[in-house]
Amino acid sequence: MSLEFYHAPYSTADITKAVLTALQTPHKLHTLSFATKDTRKPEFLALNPNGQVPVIVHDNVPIFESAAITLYLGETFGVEKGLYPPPGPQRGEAMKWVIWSNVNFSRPLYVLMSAKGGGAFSKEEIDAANETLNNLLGTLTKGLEGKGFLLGSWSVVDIHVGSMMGYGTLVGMDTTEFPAVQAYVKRCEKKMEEAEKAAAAAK
Ligand SMILES: N[C@@H](CCC(=O)N[C@@H](CS)C(=O)NCC(=O)O)C(=O)O
Repeated sequence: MSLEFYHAPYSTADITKAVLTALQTPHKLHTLSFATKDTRKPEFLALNPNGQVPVIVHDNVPIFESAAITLYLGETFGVEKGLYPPPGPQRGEAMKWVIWSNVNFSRPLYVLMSAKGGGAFSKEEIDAANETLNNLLGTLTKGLEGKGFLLGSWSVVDIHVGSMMGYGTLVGMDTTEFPAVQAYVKRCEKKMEEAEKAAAAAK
């Protein structure tokens, strides 16, 4: 088995890094830099024509898109470890939350991130992004009702969604009206810290 991982610090690829850490899956790490335009180099574009990280290459097959990677790593390496559900309705739920988060949060968080960096978004566009985020955070709050984690117990789904919520907070997503989401992000961060310690101890 060969597994390679193309990562760049402070990017969407951090989600994949956290998933691989929790799964303790051995892999070869390639650290890319946006400053030196590594994602525009022909050898990288051959793996992902979109020119974006994360990418994994499993037994010579390149896989891009962070949601696809989380689900693939979960089903390939996570089931035996109890970090991803076997085929069945709970797996459907796992797919639902990971894909939902990528499809819906990416654009409004991009608007907030760009606006924070002085990007050219109007007040109307920023207000619309915040309104969308409020609706999404309401949906997540409902999904967490009566549960500590989205599938009941800690799984790679929480690594994916929790990391995205943590990133959202960094770029200015307002979660003050959503205490259940705030508490969830804290729980996910604690679990991820524990996973990092366990991975370091296993080396
Ligand atoms: N939809 C993609 C988005 C990935 C993405 O936006 N990656 C950014 C970093 S956060 C990137 O690699 N950008 C490359 C560049 O700007 O050169 C995913 O979820 O994997």
